[in-house]
Amino acid sequence: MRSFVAIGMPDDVAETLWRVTRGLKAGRRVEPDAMHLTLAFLGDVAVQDLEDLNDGLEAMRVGSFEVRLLGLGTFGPGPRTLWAGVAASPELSAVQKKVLSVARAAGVIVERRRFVPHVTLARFREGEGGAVGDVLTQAGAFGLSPFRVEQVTLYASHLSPSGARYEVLAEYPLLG
Ligand code: 3AM
Repeated sequence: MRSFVAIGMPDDVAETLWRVTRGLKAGRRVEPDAMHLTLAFLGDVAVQDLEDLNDGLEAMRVGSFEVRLLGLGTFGPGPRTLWAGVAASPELSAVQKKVLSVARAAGVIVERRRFVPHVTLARFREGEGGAVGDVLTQAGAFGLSPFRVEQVTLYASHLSPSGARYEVLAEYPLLG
């Protein structure tokens, strides 16, 4: 099952993020209930590994913490995605490392990529990315009040021609 571990966005934060891309003239906006901050993309995980992963995430002892969304940026040539950035946070880095080690212990091969925490707001096909310019004029000024992260979520990602659909497989409260 194609899966990933992420922090879902609280409803009010997602609604605010949704308004950021209101004026986009091209590309696909990420719907508020699909918005997330990916901690680890796991790829296709075997069912047996998924059970071990679930056990490991349940056993994780991490407390809740605050994150603050700050700034806007893009990935890829074109660009391909527009995202909201995240203020540097030792707690966030720690939970990301913890999730990676749980995943590896469960037998999941996780790519070594630099962790650039972000919440994707829109995706662009080739030739569409120029539309991002209008939104990026607000980039410097963009920042939200911090919110408390009370849980992390294991998602399945179902791919289809119209884009990915995310399904919540399990939620893990951060109780410390
Ligand atoms: O967190 P976002 O939504 O930006 O782009 C995919 C999405 O990122 C990313 O994992 C998130 C949940 O699907 N993703 C997809 N394939 C990936 C890969 N091979 C990947 N990340 C790393 N490696």
